[in-house]
Amino acid sequence: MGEERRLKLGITCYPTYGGSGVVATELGLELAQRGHEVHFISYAQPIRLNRPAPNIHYHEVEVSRYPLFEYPPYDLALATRMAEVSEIYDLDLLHVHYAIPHSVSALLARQMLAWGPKHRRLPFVTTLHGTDITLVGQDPSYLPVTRFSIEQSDGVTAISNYLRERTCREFGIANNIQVIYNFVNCELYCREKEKDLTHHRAEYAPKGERILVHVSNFRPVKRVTDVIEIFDRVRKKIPSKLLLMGDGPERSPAERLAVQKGIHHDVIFLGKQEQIGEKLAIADVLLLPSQLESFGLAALEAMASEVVPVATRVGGIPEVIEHGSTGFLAEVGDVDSMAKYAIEILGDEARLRAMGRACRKWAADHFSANSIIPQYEAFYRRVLERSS
Ligand code: GMT
Repeated sequence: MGEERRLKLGITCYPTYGGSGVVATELGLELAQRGHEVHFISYAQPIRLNRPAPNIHYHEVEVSRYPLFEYPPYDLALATRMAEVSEIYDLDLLHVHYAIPHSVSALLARQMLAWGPKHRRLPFVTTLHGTDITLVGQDPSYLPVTRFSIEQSDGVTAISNYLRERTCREFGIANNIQVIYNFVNCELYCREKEKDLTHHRAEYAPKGERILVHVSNFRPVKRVTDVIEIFDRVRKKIPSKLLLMGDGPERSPAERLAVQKGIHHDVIFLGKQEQIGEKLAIADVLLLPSQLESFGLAALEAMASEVVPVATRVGGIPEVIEHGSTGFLAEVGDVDSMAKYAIEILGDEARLRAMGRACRKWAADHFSANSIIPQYEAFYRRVLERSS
């Protein structure tokens, strides 16, 4: 870490299956590996906080239940724990992922500490991820408080230019927003070594079929039934299997559609997976037909693994995938075009492998942890300098 002082950072995120929690956890792990002290503060241990790591601490937020509370106030319990942990461990800064309600809790924690006996200043950084702005944040019952907590943040980052522009436009934000893209650890996400590849692929594709994958939290925005529609068209032309990782409300409609089409033997629902990288390592194509995606972390992790993404031309996806050279893009709901692209690339082994390698190079050149994490470190230092 050179001459720079080691930072003590608090990170709050949703600990469940979802991109913002994944980014926050991977960020914490990367920062800890670089020597910083990282304290996760949340109601449960984040799912990817599963590899042993020095410099990592986890503080659970207990939410007391009381018969009067129809809705136990998690945001208040979180604010209290944030202030407490920051004081005990002398944190330099809090970094919250997903504005609602984390940013509001951080704002309260900052005020509590400033008012306390030490009049301590605790800056906080908010990272906007997607539906906190594009969906949930638009709800009139959340919009004013979300806007307020973004404006009050000591630093704000967004994960794509698309999200930054949309936040400024729709929330009328005056606070400067810096774009820091999602990142991938290219050592963890890579294609399986040739000697093990055939053997591992045979577990899902025993007759040498092609392997398509989908990774998401199966929310309506992911359009999982489009994944089935696309696969149905591909399978008619090319022997293939579909692996779906994740779970959520759209899983059963997708399962029913696969049965209705009579393709369920080739559609494998793996549920929530801890080791997504292992499955991406043996796949050929990723299907991401989302209604909206501020970045598309799943596409990036696939690209690092030499898996070609076929996705929708929405939100921040065009900042991640270059149509025709590092994947394919089509309009939302255009399952025919997405199937056509998948068939085209899966039918040409040499082109598939060449595009897979181009995807990995693109991911490594633009979005590797080694280039993005220093951007966060520099951002924290600027915020600290401004707040001192
Ligand atoms: O859906 C969300 O907005 C929440 C978030 C999540 O926790 O799943 O996903 C978003 O954050 C990811 C990580 O920054 C992005 O890669 C996803 O594109 C983004 N999802 C959407 O915009 C739908």
